[in-house]
Amino acid sequence: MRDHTVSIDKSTTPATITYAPTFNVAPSFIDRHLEQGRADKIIIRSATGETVTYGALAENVNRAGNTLLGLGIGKGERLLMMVKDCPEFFYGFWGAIKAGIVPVPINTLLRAKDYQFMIEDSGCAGLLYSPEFAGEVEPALENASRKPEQTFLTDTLSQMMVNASDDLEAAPASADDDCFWLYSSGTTGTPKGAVHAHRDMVETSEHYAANMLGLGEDDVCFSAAKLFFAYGLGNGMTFPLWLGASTVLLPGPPTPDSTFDVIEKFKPTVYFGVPTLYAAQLRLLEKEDKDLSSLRACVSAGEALPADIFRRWQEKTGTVILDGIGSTEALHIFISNILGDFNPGTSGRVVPGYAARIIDENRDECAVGDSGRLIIRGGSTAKYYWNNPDKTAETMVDGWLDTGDTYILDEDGYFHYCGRNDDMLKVGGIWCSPFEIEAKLIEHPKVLEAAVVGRADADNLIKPEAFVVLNDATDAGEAMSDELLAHCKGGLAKYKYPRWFNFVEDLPKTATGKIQRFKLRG
Ligand code: 3UK
Repeated sequence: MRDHTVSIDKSTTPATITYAPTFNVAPSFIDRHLEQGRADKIIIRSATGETVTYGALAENVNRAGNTLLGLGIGKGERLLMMVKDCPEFFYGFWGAIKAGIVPVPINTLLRAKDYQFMIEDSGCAGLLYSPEFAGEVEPALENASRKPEQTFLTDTLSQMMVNASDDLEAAPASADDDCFWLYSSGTTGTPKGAVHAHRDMVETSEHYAANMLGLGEDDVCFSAAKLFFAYGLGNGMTFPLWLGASTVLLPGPPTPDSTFDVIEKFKPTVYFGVPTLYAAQLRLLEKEDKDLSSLRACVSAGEALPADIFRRWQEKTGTVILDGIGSTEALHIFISNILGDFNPGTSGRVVPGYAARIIDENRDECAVGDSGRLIIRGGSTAKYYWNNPDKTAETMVDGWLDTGDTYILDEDGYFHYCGRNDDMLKVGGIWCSPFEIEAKLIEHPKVLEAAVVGRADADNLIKPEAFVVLNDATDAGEAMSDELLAHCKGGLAKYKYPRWFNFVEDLPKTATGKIQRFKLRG
């Protein structure tokens, strides 16, 4: 076996994946396509009109890797990436990996305070960002107690790449070595860096994309979820790359209009969305017809897809939406509906290659039909949380990953989602900590106390609802709600503001003073 190769034996289910003893994952996702004759095939089409071939991608990845090394970013050091969906995301990410540098794609919807934490926590040596995010990234850099030596815009990277060599030897690594991180939000609002190994993208691409979606060379993927999410990273980058397919990138925000424009213009075959967006797209489809005939499958993840949205979408478009549950720690989907076997309102069955158990407080397996904690294991799960041994020990036990979700397994093998076992919310498929919103509300001088819970909206999708105790109860009213709304929007990521405000006299609490959020949930 040559260095950096991986062999896939598809005669077994799941496929048996064997890694060479020296395995840096970049050559198998990037350079392999040149050997397989895809140099002139287009891998990336951007909604802006730009196209990139597999050949140009391989060359630019080498140039980017050499540029990063030339800047003095060392092997094993972190490169934070606040980058929109564009070709430079691919160059920075894969160039880093091939050079032995650890890329850390970051949620670009976050604010300066969040970025400051990640800069300090990661101890990154480099930070690459798109100019669109300068307003939040630059103040974070200014305030950070520990700063990366190299910070540069994507345009600057492109300029530097022109003079860099297009020849780069992959840095030696092994399949289980640290490769890239993704931050996942915690209950207390401090994100945790989930450290993924070289093998992890191979496992998700093979077990989920190839085997569950049947993704192949002729597919065109379009992910409304951005590349910085584990979900989008697979959908829009690693899956099409692994299978020699192509991807369409939308650099701007995914709205019903922008996503339908992309679908009509670029004719993707597989579309990846989140429930909140499907609901908004359906509202538009009720007024206007769109040509969605290119789609052979739609995928949903991030939060549970209500069965009603599945039915309305199928009625309108003739296409099913395959709901599946994944996580940043698992890297992608591990329980899923598939084209030949779906059950609306459930998360589907276990993806071959993963194991799932529903357990009680004693870690004993629950009976079929009983709810319990979902734990999973598989070849793509994160190795550990950076700098957080307590969270690692709590979440990753004997090779099993605790998802933090409550599930019921039915007698046909379908998994039914029953909610989180912490107070965390998923809003539009993105983590939202009630504590963080409460902390923001309490900063307001007129607020004494606040509690935030999830409440289902008209589409049966969860949004934050605030219960507020004011210093002076006579301030309550619409004007106060507006004032608090503006206050929240001033410092929190855009999706995190409360959609409803209730002014109350006090909050339900335990004897030890802990807010009983469950009593506030309708
Ligand atoms: C929730 C779901 C019900 C669940 C993700 C696909 O969402 C992803 O990763 P995150 O780390 O969040 C993980 C948590 O989100 N969840 C996700 N999907 C579903 N709940 N039904 C679903 N279909 O609480 C889970 O623990 O942001 C999704 C692929 C990769 C991902 N990272």
